Amino acid sequence: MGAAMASVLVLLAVVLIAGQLCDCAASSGAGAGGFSVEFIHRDSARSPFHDTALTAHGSVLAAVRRSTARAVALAAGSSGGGADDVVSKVVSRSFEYLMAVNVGTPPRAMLAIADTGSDLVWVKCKSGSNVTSAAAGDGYDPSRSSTYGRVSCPSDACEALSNASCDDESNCQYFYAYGDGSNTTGLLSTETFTFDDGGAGAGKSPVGVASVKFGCSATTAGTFLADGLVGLGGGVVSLVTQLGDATSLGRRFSYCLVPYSVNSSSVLNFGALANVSEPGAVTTPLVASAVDTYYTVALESVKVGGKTVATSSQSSRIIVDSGTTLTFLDPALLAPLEAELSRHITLPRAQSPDELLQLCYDVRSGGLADVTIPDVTLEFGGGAAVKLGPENTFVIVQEGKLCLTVVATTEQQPVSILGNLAQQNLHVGYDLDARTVTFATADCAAAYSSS
Ligand SMILES: *[C@@H]1O[C@H](CO)[C@@H](O)[C@H](O)[C@H]1NC(C)=O
Ligand SMILES: *[C@@H]1O[C@H](CO)[C@@H](O)[C@H](O)[C@H]1NC(C)=O
Ligand SMILES: *[C@@H]1O[C@H](CO)[C@@H](O)[C@H](O)[C@H]1NC(C)=O
Ligand SMILES: *[C@@H]1O[C@H](CO)[C@@H](O)[C@H](O)[C@H]1NC(C)=O
Ligand SMILES: CC(=O)N[C@H]1CO[C@H](CO)[C@@H](O)[C@@H]1O
Repeated sequence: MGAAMASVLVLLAVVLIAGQLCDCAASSGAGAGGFSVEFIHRDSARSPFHDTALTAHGSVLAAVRRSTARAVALAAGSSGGGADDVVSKVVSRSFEYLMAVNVGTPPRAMLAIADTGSDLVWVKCKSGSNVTSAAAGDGYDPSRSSTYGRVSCPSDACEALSNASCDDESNCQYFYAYGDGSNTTGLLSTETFTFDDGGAGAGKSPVGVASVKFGCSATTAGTFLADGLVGLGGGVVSLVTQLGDATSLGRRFSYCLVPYSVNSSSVLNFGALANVSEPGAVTTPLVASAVDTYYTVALESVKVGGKTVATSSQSSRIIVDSGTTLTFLDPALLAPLEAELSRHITLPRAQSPDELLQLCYDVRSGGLADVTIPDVTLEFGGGAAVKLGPENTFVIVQEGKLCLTVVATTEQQPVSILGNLAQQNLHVGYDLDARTVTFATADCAAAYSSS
């Protein structure tokens, strides 16, 4: 027994040492239990893009305006095209969340947009610059990283990008465009990415993943705020798919979005931590779609209180997305939803600021707490009923003005989307191996413990 105990201790010591060595070294087996990173809303106090002049209401209104501006941008720039073209241009998305990534060896800390509606991972690369120590704190320079490599061309990874080609030196040169007209170009490369593991119950040591295929961007045009972008979509080059291929974490992630009004961070989980297993969790299958990037599910009916107010004649497809603020529904579902809500809500009607939203009330006399707003239940394919409370469906966009955060799809924005306001205080898990999306009610402010 003594010998057995001793060997267990030796084994433990070896595991512990190996664990520490793993901190910075690329380790494809790291974090078998998963890891969590902070999921930072661009307007939150934790974001460098936080506008201190904006009130909480003001930042919601700004996010609503961004949604609408995107739709207008596309309408102006749309050149038509096939069905794929429509789906690939989800227009209302406006890159609402950020995450920290550490790129290269030694790791360079960068803040990236975290985007569930695109696949490519890319960061702004300094090129041809011989940085001196004075400027060394500034940006990622592949020539100063010992783990940088290029993706050869032709190759499957290069071909997975719809707009990429081989240059004279057999490098994969990409052009990657977003629904709002923003775009970036560069060379498809490989690098070690290290993630700071900070979630509650998480291992707390950084998780390194070697040979992540990413875009080393030489040009960016448009509205990117951050140092880069992490694509969390369902396509082959997304971080989610790559983590599934390179580690034992599986192709899955989850997030838990804290309400705008709460000053704490949301969490983005990978691996086993992305298993949504809270009581009452409901699961709906992903449905096949022309573009594998988007997490598309079937919306079958809409209820107010317990009463079904609308049923999709054919299941209507809806994309679950974190980068879209509002929820967009087919007018055939939205009209009866609005009608039933307005039968229950006995407040004076109000005009939406700049006609951005459709159903608004005057709540000058009291707060949201004094108003009775019925729950809205969305029933997805497979019988997954997701209950949305008043804080998911209504928001105060201006002092005394409460508006419905669900709007109609339009010719310019024909795609139904479950947006991030509707997902607040839900733990939402995406699993590409099981091909499901799972929802559970949660207190998201308790899910991330920064320390
Ligand atoms: C960077 O500096 C090294 C040595 O100082 C030099 O050999 C190299 O050509 C420089 N690279 C560029 C892109 O200027
Ligand atoms: C890239 O984006 C910029 C800014 O939105 C735009 O002017 C330019 O035409 C785009 N490039 C391409 C090739 O679409
Ligand atoms: C939010 O919380 C952080 C610390 O957790 C604090 O420094 C900051 O002042 C808070 N901001 C607001 C607007 O309350
Ligand atoms: C998810 O968690 C549940 C409950 O804890 C467990 O039964 C299940 O096996 C887990 N699934 C995966 C894929 O880890
Ligand atoms: C690098 C690359 O292949 N760019 C192409 C992307 O697609 C546009 C329009 O289809 C072409 O004009 C570019 O040459």
